[in-house]
Amino acid sequence: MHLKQMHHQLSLWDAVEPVDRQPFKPLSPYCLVLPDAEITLYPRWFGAAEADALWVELHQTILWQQDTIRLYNRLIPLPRLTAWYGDAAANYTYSGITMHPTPWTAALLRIKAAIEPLAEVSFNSVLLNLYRDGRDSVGWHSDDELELGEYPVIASVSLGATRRFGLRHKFESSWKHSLELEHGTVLLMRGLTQQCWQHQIPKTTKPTSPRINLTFRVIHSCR
Ligand SMILES: O=C(O)CCC(=O)C(=O)O
Ligand SMILES: [Mn+2]
Repeated sequence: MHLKQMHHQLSLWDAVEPVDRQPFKPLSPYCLVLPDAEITLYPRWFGAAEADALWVELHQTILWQQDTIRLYNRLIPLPRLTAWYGDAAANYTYSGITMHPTPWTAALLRIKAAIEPLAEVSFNSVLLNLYRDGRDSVGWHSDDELELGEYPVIASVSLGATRRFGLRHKFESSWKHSLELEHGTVLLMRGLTQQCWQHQIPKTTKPTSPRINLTFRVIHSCR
């Protein structure tokens, strides 16, 4: 991201008030300096009290389900629970599964309103993941489905246990990066990121409590 855009982001900081920033202060937002990517991190964008409340509400009220993918004619359960919410028209195909969104809840709309000023887009859907412990994961992939357009804008919110987020370039195998996504953090990916990079949440053998992740998306092919 260019310096000019970064200034723009930082000036937004004053305009956008997360619901609660106490007792732990957010850390400064920063851009990752990676080629062919536009990734901005807003550590602890949601304050602890707000993030705790969202965690409890989402854990209890989201219609979590365990999806399966078909691999060589066998149905394999995904190593995490998922859910799909959004505008009625925002159908989405993910790992061969077409998902019809459940209508927005008040908590999801609250989160959406808090992050849209960062992304400067209006999201029409969100994919939620519940990683029950360190055995749950998501493998290397890009969020590059056709419905997301050429330059997908993805805002990813993390609640609960800190998990490592891995990044690797698709064409330059030595270009890798990883970061820790902690409670309340927002990660914004846009520009060429999905065309040129893959990401993952690897499994860990460390004792790990549950984590919820929300990836807000704009589905373009709404009918
Ligand atoms: O859990 C995360 O931080 C990433 C989830 C993800 O990449 C996805 O749902 O596409
Ligand atoms: Mn993804």
